Amino acid sequence: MTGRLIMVSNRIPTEAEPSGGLVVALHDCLTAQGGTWIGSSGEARENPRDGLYQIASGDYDRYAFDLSREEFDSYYLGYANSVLWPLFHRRAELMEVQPGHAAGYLAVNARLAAMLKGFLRPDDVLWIHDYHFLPLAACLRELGVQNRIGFFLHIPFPVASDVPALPEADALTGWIAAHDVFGLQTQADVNRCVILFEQRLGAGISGDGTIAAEGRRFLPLACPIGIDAKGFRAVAEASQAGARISMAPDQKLVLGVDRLDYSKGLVQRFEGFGTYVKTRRDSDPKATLLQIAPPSREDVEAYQDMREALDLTAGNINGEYGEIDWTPIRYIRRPVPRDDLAGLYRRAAAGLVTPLADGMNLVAKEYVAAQDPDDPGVLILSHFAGAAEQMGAALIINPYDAGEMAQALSQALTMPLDERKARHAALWRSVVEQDIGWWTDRFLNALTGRDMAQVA
Ligand code: GDG
Repeated sequence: MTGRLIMVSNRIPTEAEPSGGLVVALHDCLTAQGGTWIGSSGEARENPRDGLYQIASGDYDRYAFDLSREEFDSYYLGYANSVLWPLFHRRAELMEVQPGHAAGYLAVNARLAAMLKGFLRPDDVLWIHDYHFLPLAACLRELGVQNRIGFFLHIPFPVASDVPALPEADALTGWIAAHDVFGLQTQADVNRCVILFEQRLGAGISGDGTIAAEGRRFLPLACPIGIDAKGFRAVAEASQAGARISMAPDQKLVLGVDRLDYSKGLVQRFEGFGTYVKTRRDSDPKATLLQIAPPSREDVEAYQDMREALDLTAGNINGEYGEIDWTPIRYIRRPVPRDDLAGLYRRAAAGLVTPLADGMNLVAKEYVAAQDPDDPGVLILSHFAGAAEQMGAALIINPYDAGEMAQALSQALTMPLDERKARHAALWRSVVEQDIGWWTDRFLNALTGRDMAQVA
């Protein structure tokens, strides 16, 4: 790659050594090859500064831009998180379409495009992340920018029949086709993208995997994101957190870890676990579900509603089945430090990952990486997590079926050691081979290694 790599994501990390899956991945990628990271300063500012400003530099440069209160409300809380997020997670009924929010979203993207145009050199390569910036490339093309532009969608691609619920549905194909590479988590996402172009524009996929549409040609690419598997395994081995859990020796720990989000299927998970507790046979061990769920997006109404539903469900199950020396569900609604989390994963006999829709789900991969290969726990994984495409050796379940979840818990908690080891070995292979370095290489090779920007 001759030019600079310019990364754009919603929020720019301000720490010298940021933590958290994706942020670490992008940090490592930029540290290795240099470049620039651009993102918003995160919160609404009373006196937003004009333009991009440099916030730190080391192995690579970081530039931030501020959002006004109105921009934060319309672009971030409004359109991105109350329209695109629910729609793309197949929850159109949770959309809040409000006047001015789409315009605010488009205006932030247009403003960022104008700032980037002044910043870009002709051979720079731009890599844009996620649903906050779907129209950014189209705005840049309108300004005459011809650089190579890639995009990675971290969340699921919507089902074509849901797309008309988006008031801006007619613009979506133009936003997507403005990129050279449009990265998606799974082959199923790519298939949904292809169907959208076929249905709306009659545009088919060519032999080389590209789609010609809207006067351009772009590559929809399945590029499943991974984790730093070896690094996470080492953190889990060193963590003391598992030893801090007090439980009777004959009881098993089941772990859930999720941002508090309606897409993660937490109410259904509690109900499935409740069914296990209720229908457990004598041969099934007694178990406790430890659910860690740090709050997110608390300003959005749908999140407040699901938090209440979850409190109610956990309270009901604990009240109904709890005993004086045993609580079925332990629920921590605060973030837990990352090395503690790794130790808890390792201590848990089963990892319960049951989203109703999820782009990938890194928790599934972290759970596998954290296990002791000589005595591993069992991953129970929703069919609707993108991770299920690579992780078929997990117990794959339907998260809407509490009986099936209870059955999988019984199978996991009584599984013979040989079967646990065989399943874990297969899962570990996929997690360590398709790790975070593999992901960045795969995406950047596609973006820089092919000549696809020519007009169709
Ligand atoms: C989006 C997509 C896609 C959670 N609680 C704590 C904590 N976490 C960490 C986990 C994991 C991360 O947060 C969550 O990652 P996920 O992938 O599960 O989910 P999203 O946040 O929804 O991410 C998703 C991802 O982007 C990447 O492309 O996989 O589908 O929705 O790393 O460990 N970390 C700490 N304390 C907690 O309490 N330290």
